[in-house]
Amino acid sequence: MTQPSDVGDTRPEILIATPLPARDIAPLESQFLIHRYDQASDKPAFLAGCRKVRAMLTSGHTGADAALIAALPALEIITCFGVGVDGVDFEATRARGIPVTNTPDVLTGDVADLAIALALSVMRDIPKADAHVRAGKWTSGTLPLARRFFGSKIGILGMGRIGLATAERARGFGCEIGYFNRSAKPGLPYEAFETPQTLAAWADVVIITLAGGAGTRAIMDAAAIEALGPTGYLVNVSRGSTVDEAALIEALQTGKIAGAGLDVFLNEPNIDPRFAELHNTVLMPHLGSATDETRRAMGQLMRDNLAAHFAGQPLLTPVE
Ligand code: 8YV
Repeated sequence: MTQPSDVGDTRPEILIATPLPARDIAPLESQFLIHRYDQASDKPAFLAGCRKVRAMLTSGHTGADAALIAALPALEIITCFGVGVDGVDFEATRARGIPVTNTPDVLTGDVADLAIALALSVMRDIPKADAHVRAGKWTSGTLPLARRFFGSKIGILGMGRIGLATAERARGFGCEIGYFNRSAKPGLPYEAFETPQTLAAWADVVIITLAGGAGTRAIMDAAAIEALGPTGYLVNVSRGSTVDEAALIEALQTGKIAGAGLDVFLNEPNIDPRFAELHNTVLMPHLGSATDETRRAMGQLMRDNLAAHFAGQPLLTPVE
């Protein structure tokens, strides 16, 4: 890979801010001079060699903060590998007219699949049953009865693309669908609720599919979590920031709710160690979009946005 110090190289310079799959970086090497900021040990010193960087590749979660954007005076575009862009400082990008792209649609199905899988896993106790069989305990006892998923009331918190796809899947299980969305969604054949708390009071399972960021921080607050009640479940495939995590842990510890299936947490990957002590949870390390097919499509879309920018063509999936 070309080093930032190479002289006489006319390829446009790009910066990789977060680890990305090697198969997505390799096709860029012939066209761009790549700065591996993600691999730099002394990041402030590394940035001194990035003053000609015109594009940043990052994930929506890692994003790009104001300081990093300010350190790149030639920056023209930020392309995110992922649909969420909560890690991007939009005040900083807007001030300089820097467009931001993401990878919507291509990951919707996988994230929705995982939402249903987590609900099924936690309600049917699949990880515990698997451990039971592996430990050779089948002959020595039975497991407690689980909870039925099909036909249950599913409350979707955030009726965007992923919320809609999750609702469609849940309908296939004969579930009743309700939702809360911050803006009106006229024409949907599902019951709309005024607040996350009223949705949770109605639902057997609340599935969080809304975008992360300041506008949704702890939107699933203590009152909404408790409204689920001792037979209610929470599934989160969006961002850990959308839930009051301290209240969630307390509710799980004390049986105020029945269980949770979580793909996302605060402070990933250094999550609150109390999660590991809970027996009524199914935990995943943020793998919502992590299938070979989807990650391949995300990488392609990210590169297509980059190519469109450098060809002076309209961006495929601009966030703004
Ligand atoms: C990311 C995600 O793709 O799309 C998002 O917003 O959270 C994930 O699916 C994953 O974290 C890779 O960056």
